[in-house]
Order: sequence, then structure tokens, then C-alpha cells
Amino acid sequence: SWEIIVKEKHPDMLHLLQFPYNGEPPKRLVTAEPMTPNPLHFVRNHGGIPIIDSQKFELSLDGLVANPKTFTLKDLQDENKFPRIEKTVTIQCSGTRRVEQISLYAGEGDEMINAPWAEGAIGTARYVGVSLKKVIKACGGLVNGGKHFEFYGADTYFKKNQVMNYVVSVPWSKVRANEVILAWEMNGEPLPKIHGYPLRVVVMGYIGARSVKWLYRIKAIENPSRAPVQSQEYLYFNQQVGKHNQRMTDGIQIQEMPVSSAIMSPWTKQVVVHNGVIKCKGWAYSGGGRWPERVEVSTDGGQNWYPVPPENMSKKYKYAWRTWEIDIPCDVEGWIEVVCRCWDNSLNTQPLTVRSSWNWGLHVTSSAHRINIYSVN
Ligand code: MTE
Ligand code: MO
Repeated sequence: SWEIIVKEKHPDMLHLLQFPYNGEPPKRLVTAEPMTPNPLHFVRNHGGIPIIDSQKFELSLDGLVANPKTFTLKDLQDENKFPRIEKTVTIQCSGTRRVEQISLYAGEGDEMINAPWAEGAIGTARYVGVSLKKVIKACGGLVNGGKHFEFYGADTYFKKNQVMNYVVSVPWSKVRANEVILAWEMNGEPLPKIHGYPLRVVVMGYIGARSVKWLYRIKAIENPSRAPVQSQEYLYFNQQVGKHNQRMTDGIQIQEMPVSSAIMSPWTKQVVVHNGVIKCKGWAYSGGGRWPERVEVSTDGGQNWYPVPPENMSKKYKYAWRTWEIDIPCDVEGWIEVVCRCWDNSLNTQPLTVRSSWNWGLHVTSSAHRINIYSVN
């Protein structure tokens, strides 16, 4: 699979883990463009990269639907059967910016096996596919209390000495809202192998974990999936729950990411030589179909905030991030703390410190992003 990585990913990708492969773009390239080029899109894998022959490929749909069926890629792409949809969607891993939680404290447990993501475990692309809702309709709709959909990925991974497929589920409400697409195209190209070729799920507004790659089966079920990725991973524990007393029921299932943002330029510990104006760039994103409405940057640790001019924010899409850029006046010579935060269209904003929302799963680092730079004016 290393050949696939070399062929499909940018040579400057940071390889956080070689197997299963996890990689993110270097800081200077994360927000180089508002639409992430495929070779720079982060990769999160739990297992290997399955090689699937698209000619022989079949997606099966079974469980609590009236008429279980299988579909070839051609069936799904037939516009007489299913209207083609195209959407700009941000996929964000719930572990984005995990390094900031690790720097406070991380144990030797499972958390460390997960990738130590910085700000690059997020990417935005234009996906083409069909709405899962239409495919369910083609199967005669749901029956007998079907309320959730289990997605099966063809990759396998080990957990507690067992080999299993990657399996998660999403509720019908998400499907009914046409927020779940089965996609075969990413930024005008067939899905790269490493991103799920030939077919993946894209769940708009949910964490990346629900967007199953190498999809081969969808099962309509009554309750959320009991598969380990759904029931044991991606849980948000409260601060009183430690490594040794955690119960799965103490966790909130992480679905929609809260509003967050990050400064991608300059970066921490950088010496910034300027003429009274510091240029900052970054991204902002909010889950659940909310979008970044305003980004603010502070050069005094979060006492005073400069709003990013709206014309310096990339185009607004319901399910995508916005990249931004701002020139901030600064006459300080020496170390300063630069902070950014975002307000989404529901006026949610970010916690001010990492510590205030630290959790054992090291998930959802959504606090205001802080960097220290040496300003030379
Ligand atoms: N799908 C399969 N089959 N196997 C996986 O390991 N990882 C999930 C999701 N879909 C995963 C998967 C996680 S945790 C994330 S964040 C996204 O894929 C990342 O998508 P990307 O690798 O295309 O960026
Ligand atoms: Mo993830």
C-alpha cells in the first residue's frame, strides 16, 4: 500500500503513522486553497487500503428495507434512476488538533495509538454521488422499525485480537434530510484509492468517522450500530471520567463537531518580521450544517479581537469550512500570543482554553487556537 500512498499523496504529507496509514498536510499547505487538492487531503485509516475492482463492484442494501437489492456502480450513476448530486463538503476528524490535548497530558493507552493530529486533519472537496435517501426509496423504503443505517467498509482492522470490518451507523433523520451521499467522485476525479475507491459515504455535517470509505454494504437496523467504532470509539467523556473508570455509557457519541478554527500562518515559535502589520491565515468550520459567520483574531492573548473582514473569508457553503486571512496592526517587539476564534451562524463560539475541555479520548479540541510568535517590528 506504500505505492498507493506515494502515488496519490503529496510528497510533503506528514506521515503520522505508516500502518494503518494516517497523514495530514504540512501547516503551510492546509489552507493554501479553499478547496483542498486531493493529494493534500488528510487520510485517516483504521486498517489497510483495500483494492476494489469497480467493474465487479456491488453495493448491497439489506436489513429493514422492503426489497433488499444490490447495485453496481453503473446503476448508481444512471441519472434516469438517481439524480446526481454534487456538494462541497468538509470532512473533519474528531481528533483534529489532538496534539494540543496531548501536550497537556496523554497516557500510554489507546489514545496514543490514535494519530497525534495537528490542524490538518480537515479537508474540503467537491463530491459527486447520489443521495442515500433515493437509494432507500429504490429498495421500497424502510420497514419494521428501521431507523438507522449501518455502513460497512471493506477494510479490516484489529481490535482486541479480532479482525473486523470498519462499521458505523447514522440515523434515518440524517438520510431523510439528504445529508448522506454515496460518492464516487472527489474534485472532478474518481475517488482516489486511499479515499475509498470506488464508493464512499459522505455524511455532511458529521465527523469524518461516519463517512465510510470502500463502502460495500448498507444495512437498515433498528438501533445505532453496536460495532466497536460506533459504540466504543468517538465518545466524548466528561472530565471526571479517567482512564481506569470510564464506562462507554459515560460518553456522548460525537456526531456534529462544534465550531472551531485554526491559525495556519504564521506558526508557533516563528519569528515574524513585519512593518507594523502581521498577516494571519487559517480555517474555520462548524458541524451540523452550521457555518463560520465571523472569525476574530487577537494579538494579546484574547483580550481584544480584530474581526476578519467578510470579503477575506472564502465562499460560504452550508457543509464546508471557510478559509480566511487578516492583516493585524502590531507595534510590539517581542513574544506575543496570537489567538483566533470563530462564531458560527448560530452564534456558537469556542472555549478559550484547551484545558477547560480536555478529555480522555483526546477528541474535539475546539478551543480558541493559540500560538506564540516573536514579533519583530
Ligand atoms: N472508512 C473506512 N472504511 N475505514 C476507516 O478507517 N476512517 C474514518 C472515515 N472512514 C475510516 C473510514 C475516519 S475516522 C475519518 S476522519 C475519515 O474516514 C477520513 O476520511 P479521509 O481519509 O478520506 O480523509
Ligand atoms: Mo476520524
